[in-house]
Amino acid sequence: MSDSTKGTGISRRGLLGATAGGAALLGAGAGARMAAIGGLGGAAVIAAGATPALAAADAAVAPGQLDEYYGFWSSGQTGELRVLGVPSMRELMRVPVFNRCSATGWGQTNESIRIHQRTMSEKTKKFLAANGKTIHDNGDLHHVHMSYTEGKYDGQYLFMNDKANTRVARVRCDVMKCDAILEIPNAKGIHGMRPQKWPRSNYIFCNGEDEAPLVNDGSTMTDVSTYVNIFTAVDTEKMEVAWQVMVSGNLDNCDADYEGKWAFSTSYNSEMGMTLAEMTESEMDHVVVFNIAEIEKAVAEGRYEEVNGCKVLDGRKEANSQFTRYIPIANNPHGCNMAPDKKHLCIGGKLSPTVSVIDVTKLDAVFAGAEPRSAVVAEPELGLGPLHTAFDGQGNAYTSLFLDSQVVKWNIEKAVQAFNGENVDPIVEKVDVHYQPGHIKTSHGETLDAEAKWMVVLCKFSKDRFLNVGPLKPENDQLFDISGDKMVLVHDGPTFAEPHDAIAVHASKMTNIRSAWDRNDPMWAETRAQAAADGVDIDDYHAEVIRDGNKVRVYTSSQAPSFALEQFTVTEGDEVTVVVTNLDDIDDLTHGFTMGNHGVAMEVGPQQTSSVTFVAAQPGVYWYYCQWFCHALHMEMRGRMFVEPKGA
Ligand code: CUK
Ligand code: CUA
Ligand code: CA
Repeated sequence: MSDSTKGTGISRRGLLGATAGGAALLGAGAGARMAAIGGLGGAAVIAAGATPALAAADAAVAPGQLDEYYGFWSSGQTGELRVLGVPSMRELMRVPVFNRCSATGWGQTNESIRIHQRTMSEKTKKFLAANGKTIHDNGDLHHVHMSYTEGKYDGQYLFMNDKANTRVARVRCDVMKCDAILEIPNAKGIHGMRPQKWPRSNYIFCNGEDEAPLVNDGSTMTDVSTYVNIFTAVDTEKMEVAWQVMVSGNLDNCDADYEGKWAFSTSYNSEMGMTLAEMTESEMDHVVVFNIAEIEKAVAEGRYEEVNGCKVLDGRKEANSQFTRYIPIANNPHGCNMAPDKKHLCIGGKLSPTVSVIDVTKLDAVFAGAEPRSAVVAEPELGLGPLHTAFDGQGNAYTSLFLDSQVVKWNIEKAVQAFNGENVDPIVEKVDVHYQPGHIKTSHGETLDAEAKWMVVLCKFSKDRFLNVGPLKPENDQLFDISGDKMVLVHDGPTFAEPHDAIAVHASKMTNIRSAWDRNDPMWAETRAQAAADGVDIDDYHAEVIRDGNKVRVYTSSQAPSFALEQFTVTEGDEVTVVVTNLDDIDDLTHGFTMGNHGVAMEVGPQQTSSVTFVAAQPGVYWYYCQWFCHALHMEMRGRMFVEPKGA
């Protein structure tokens, strides 16, 4: 494309702009709106807006210097959690969650599989037992959020969703490992997901995006009148479903307030349409408001139906319950972001150029019978394709404009004044981003610690921003310094598919993080119990082989540069479980265990116990080795497994 622009004076970013399509978007009618969607990547039109002021040195973090913030990034269809340093944007770690990880063995080690099976639905467990299949090892991790105590990050847990397989997961902040994955029954396609913010994160709220029959067993298929969408509250301690609410329309993004009274979800398919044309047909969709106290009361009083082991309440419009209210919002809204002023909820218009601002202090009146739209106190027109909004704790909001490839900074109070007819312009500044931004996040912006410091813009397209790496391009996470009058672009950060969301947490909040495991960590409690039953002390130097029919349990400690056990013998067809305990407790001294030609590898961190089970199917000599570089004699850290032919 760059060739065709030579000498035309058309900017590179203009070619990707959808301004032409976007203009059509302002016109009424579903046809025009869909033309707008199709317009992405279309006509060559220069988007309006200032090129960002270029980098001050603010983001520079010198080699050897530490970042001020931990950035926790989702990874979309990659299924993992990523840890970046902010402001350097250096990738520090990848934490496998819904994905299978070759380096750490996640999804293969017994410890990770147990975590999964403990919390999956009975139905899935039965299905797996019947089919002998493994767990799903893909995920679509859109949103990551930290646990809150009184509206602020508390450094305990990170929660994340899997849209692909209707799951949520919890990651422990002390060791940065997943310790629970819950497959949510009844719902389909968990998308929006937020922890409760006040008084603490007792729940995570989870939106089921896809419509399906409530008992989805094949007894009804195409009859859409039997379809529902489900809003789920998950108990964050037990990682079990606390309750579920059936709603009218589907559910996209969600958030919670700062008083513990409400949760909110956007719906782009109030039409309950099954095709794009049907889903964009109405003039208005809605935001669902959930009344937590009313729902908890009904649950306590037993006013629910139990479906697949979950307490399900009916919050659909026709049920006229006190569980929900539906606030009409222009067709196909998307983002749902609660401002740290504790008052204003911002709903991204997506197909409408507006953000709808809901004053949550007016919701008691709405539940008492006031007109639902009476809670809308502002609706500034900001630009094309508003998706998500972030905050700086100083009364400003920042909204991503997907179609315009811009971020718009605007003042909430001025937007309210303009809505009341005053002659003020809420827009403070617009800045170009590269390109097509989804989520934008400010440091601590989703907490009562919100500050005007850093803003990350997660751009879906990088196009010509980096060296060409083939048809599949990285995305581009841009970092802005928002501490001054102007938003200043300080960094481009290419990322692999597809971070939807990110949060930045000041390093001082991460008080629990460890450098070595606690030997008594619950992660391997079951492995420890089995070792005790086998008479093996896994806390001391050990090399033991236990035979139990055709099951063989191999226990070895590891200390750089050797495994205590340098060879062992099994019989063809044996089910072999290898348990490795790393007795080194030196900072950064991780070992690994890879069994050659068996598709087996796992991480064994300082003081960690890891185990993996496989079948020794082929007679012969196999080398196992440590794949984590640990010592000058790391290559020599290996041993042999002899698989004797059956009946020999
Ligand atoms: S959604 Cu991805 S850009 Cu899944 Cu948070 Cu809006
Ligand atoms: Cu142990 Cu490499
Ligand atoms: Ca719609």
